[in-house]
Amino acid sequence: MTYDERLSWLEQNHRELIERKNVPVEGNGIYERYLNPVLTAEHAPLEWRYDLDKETNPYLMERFGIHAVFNAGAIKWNGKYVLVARVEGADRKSFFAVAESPSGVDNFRFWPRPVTMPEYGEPATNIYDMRLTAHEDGWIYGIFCVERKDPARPGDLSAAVAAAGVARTHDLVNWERLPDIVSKSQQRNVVLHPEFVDGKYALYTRPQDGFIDTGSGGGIGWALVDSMEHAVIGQEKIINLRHYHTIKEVKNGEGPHPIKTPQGWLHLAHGVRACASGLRYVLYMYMTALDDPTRVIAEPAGFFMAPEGGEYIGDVMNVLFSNGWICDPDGRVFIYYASSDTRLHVATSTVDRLVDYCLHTAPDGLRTGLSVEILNKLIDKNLTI
Ligand code: M1P
Repeated sequence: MTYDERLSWLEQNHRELIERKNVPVEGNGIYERYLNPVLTAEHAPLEWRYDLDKETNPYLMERFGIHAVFNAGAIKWNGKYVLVARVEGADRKSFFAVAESPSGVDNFRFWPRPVTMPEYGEPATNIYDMRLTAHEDGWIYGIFCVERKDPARPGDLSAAVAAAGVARTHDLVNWERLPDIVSKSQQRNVVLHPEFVDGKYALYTRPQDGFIDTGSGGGIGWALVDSMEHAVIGQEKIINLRHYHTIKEVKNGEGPHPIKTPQGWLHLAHGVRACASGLRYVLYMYMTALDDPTRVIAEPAGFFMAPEGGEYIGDVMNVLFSNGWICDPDGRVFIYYASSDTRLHVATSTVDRLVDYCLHTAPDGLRTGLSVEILNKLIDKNLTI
């Protein structure tokens, strides 16, 4: 192919990918997955990946490899479905980039430039997994993981330290970086609750003993802080516990901030268990009380979503992860979830259906005998119909 032929081939493929219509696939009644991923590495604009100057790039080869697009924060913004995605280069560094769609299920296009996130303190080696919260104080906050090499272990080239970075914006283009959240333990998966609680900012936390290992961290925590400009986590209360032989026995983490419903706060989270093939990440849901967001009022047993088909395969196999969903005023919910740290998908449901799922699916009895009891009750009921 000549340079010009190759360029038009690239442009046509990119256009077709972005304009491809997405369709729902009938499922379990709780949600519908969509057929195609909504964002992939191939969605990255050609201007990011290629030097388009014939003189300096006569072979029209990639000059900046984009490896994966996944774990996106989500928000409805100026009538558009907007994602702040984790984009990972071939160099393994992640950065944030905004993509928008008119429908929420297809036609996602990246804005022309990635987010230039100001640094705070020691420049980060890597940043990822932004949770977006349009807070009642009027700002849109992004809280994300900031990863730096562990200075205490200079000889160990895989030793890292995770902290929660904070930035706020009014337009998703200009970000004001605030100090990283101060915490006695490492923190990843920190999420800002959208409302003040007792006049304070409320954070979902995930205390962890090490960079990967949550150890005695116990589960998803909750902390109140006076200010987001100097957030200091003091008292941390574990509100969603881990349990032996469940989908979250190794660790768990809050997904996006919860959705307020008349029946309570609706939460989406990820749970991790260990198996012979490594760690398995699935999504689960729980609800907390409106008058006390730390009190769990419902939690269906097991996973809400687990990898299926091609979702099992990717850079980090057997992983579903979500840090973004959008609830429309009509109650439709768009759940953006990534598979195997490689690509981003959407599933849709409604607030009514998700609340029904949470309130009418039996909780985990934590042992086989109780699971069989629950199953027999359902069969007995069906036999009377
Ligand atoms: O590789 C799976 C996920 O691992 C981490 O999540 P957690 O802190 O809960 O273990 C994050 O690196 C996340 O981005 C990644 O998807």
